[in-house]
Amino acid sequence: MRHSGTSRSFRIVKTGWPIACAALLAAAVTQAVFAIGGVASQAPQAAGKFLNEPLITDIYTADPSAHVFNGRLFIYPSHDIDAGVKPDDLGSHFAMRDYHVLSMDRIGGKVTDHGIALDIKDVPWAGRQMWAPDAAEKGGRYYLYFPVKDKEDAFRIGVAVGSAPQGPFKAQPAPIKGTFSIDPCVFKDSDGQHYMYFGGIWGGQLQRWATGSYVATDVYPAKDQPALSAKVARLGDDMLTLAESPRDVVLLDESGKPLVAADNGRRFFEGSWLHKYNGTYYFSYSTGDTHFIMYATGKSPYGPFTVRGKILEPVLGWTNHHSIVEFQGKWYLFYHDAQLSKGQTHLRNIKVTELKYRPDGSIETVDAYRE
Ligand code: FUB
Repeated sequence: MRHSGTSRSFRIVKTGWPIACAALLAAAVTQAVFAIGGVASQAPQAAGKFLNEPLITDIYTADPSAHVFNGRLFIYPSHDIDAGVKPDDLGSHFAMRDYHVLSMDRIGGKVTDHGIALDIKDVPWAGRQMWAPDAAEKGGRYYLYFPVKDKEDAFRIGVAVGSAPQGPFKAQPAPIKGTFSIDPCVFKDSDGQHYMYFGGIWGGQLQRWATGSYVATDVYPAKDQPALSAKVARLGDDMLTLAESPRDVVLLDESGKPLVAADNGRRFFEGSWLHKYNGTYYFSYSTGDTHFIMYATGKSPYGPFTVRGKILEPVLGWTNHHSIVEFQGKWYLFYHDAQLSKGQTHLRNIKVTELKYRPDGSIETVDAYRE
């Protein structure tokens, strides 16, 4: 999660072609220039033509975690609001206060907003900022996993329980012991075991857990050292506890070496997602300050995972966050951008597009803009 500025400042420029090439400009590639901490970062984009439209437009939504329960597709997004909080480097302006669950019976069909599923006022230990949630089902009970800052301003992961996929959910009285940071993703393996992946750097505070306890000081590895990792732990049978201490989700490069901290085009930043395709485990995630969704594959839910490529190019808005789900015989990528708010990073809208695999299991990269 990035922090200062309400959005990447967004302007469209030509690629600097000479005036003599003016006839070609209609077809020319344009570039969006994003000011990131004073450093310009460029991502090629076509001006203004979005690949997909927002799934709902009457509320702002982000971080869509999609699951199929009882043959229906449910989405567990963040509910973005303009809380009037001044932007800062900790992402304080992402000041969300509740969750809505959305659902649909087919892609392209009507999207139902089931209303408030969990409100921050009903989470006894919560302080502020309900960020990206996820959900799981076991034995006809539904579990909403959510990150929120506690009253000491440390992100923790909570769980709330309901009897229907759309909620309402009742929060447990305390965060899940042993969890910290943000962006829980809960994956159900073919053998019925559930695993939780979590973590996010910068505003997500993963770098504050180097000692195993929360220390409000940022400690990052040196540039040539292994990057900070997402965490994974098997969930207990009760779905309310971790069955083990969290382990690192190790990401390897093509030569089998852990990705280093300086490799910010590929290293983990936030937004873990795990899915399984043809027996292979796919761990995907956001690279944060380089704005990609990347993926890596492995033979176990614990990894290690070898980086394979890019799933999604940068979108409008600073954050990039996704989920992947199979529904009615096709695979889909859920993601968000800031189309509705014209680029205000903390006011996002969720979208969906089909995801395609090549015969070797690699994934075709999605460009969120049309040619
Ligand atoms: O929505 C708040 C935060 O923004 C999420 O937790 C991050 O993944 C980023 O999308």
